[in-house]
Amino acid sequence: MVGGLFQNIKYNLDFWRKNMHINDNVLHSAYKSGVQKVVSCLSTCIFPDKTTYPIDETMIHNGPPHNSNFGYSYAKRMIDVQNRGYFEQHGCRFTAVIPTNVFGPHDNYNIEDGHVLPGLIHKVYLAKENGTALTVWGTGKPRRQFIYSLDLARLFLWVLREYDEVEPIILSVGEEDEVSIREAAECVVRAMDFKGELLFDTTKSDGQFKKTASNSKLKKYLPDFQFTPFERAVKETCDWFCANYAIARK
Ligand code: GFB
Repeated sequence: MVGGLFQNIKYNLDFWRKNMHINDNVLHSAYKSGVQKVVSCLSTCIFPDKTTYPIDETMIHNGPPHNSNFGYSYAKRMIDVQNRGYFEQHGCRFTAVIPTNVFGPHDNYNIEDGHVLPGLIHKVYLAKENGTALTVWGTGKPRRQFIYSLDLARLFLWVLREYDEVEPIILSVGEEDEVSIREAAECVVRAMDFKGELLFDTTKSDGQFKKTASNSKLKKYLPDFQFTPFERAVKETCDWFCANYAIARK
């Protein structure tokens, strides 16, 4: 069960319970049926809120997560604990990846409970249709690394086939590719050729200011991996959404 900042703030208990049930049911069923390998998905938002940067894979349990999504964060951290248990007790090679904020086609474009990029893309689509302004929530100052879902899928296949550690691995663009929410919104505006006004609703929460993650472990394994440039990935995603508005999850 995943969601944007605002859905997490509202339903921390559900995020905790549902993900804990998913963790145990999937991992124990995999173990019981002799599955050779499981790759679970954590997120860079589960790291400690008070931390040094850049965050790396060794820091997952070094302190409480940001209060906005403590339910999701603790449940996801337990996958790492359970993976270690299945390895030590049964020799299972169950591992986990830690993607940064994912976006792309087929995302959840629901404005209330989705993530920021699909939310902004849907909002710009409606602003163009209705001739209204685009309202970005928060100050626009928080910073995020975004990974294009097609790049993440390529990396998932590599993890499934080649990555043999039980220890998790961060799958993210580099620290240098981190952008502010304002810059991300401006990128969506360009991609959608939106000419209207950009407003910032600072009565809405900013959530975590930043969660800058290091991808040096990934780079050691795949020094030549090329991420799709953010501007192009956002453009492809916007084009997909506009062409598939009728069927998009919103
Ligand atoms: O993707 P998002 O909802 O989640 O991004 P997080 C929230 C940031 O974008 C906040 C700003 O700074 C918001 O104020 N924002 C601006 C918007 N406009 C919008 C909008 O239209 N929609 C949304 N949703 N935000 C999540 C975690 O944190 O990261 C989840 O809570 C998950 O558990 C996810 O792990 C990857 O990046 O803040």
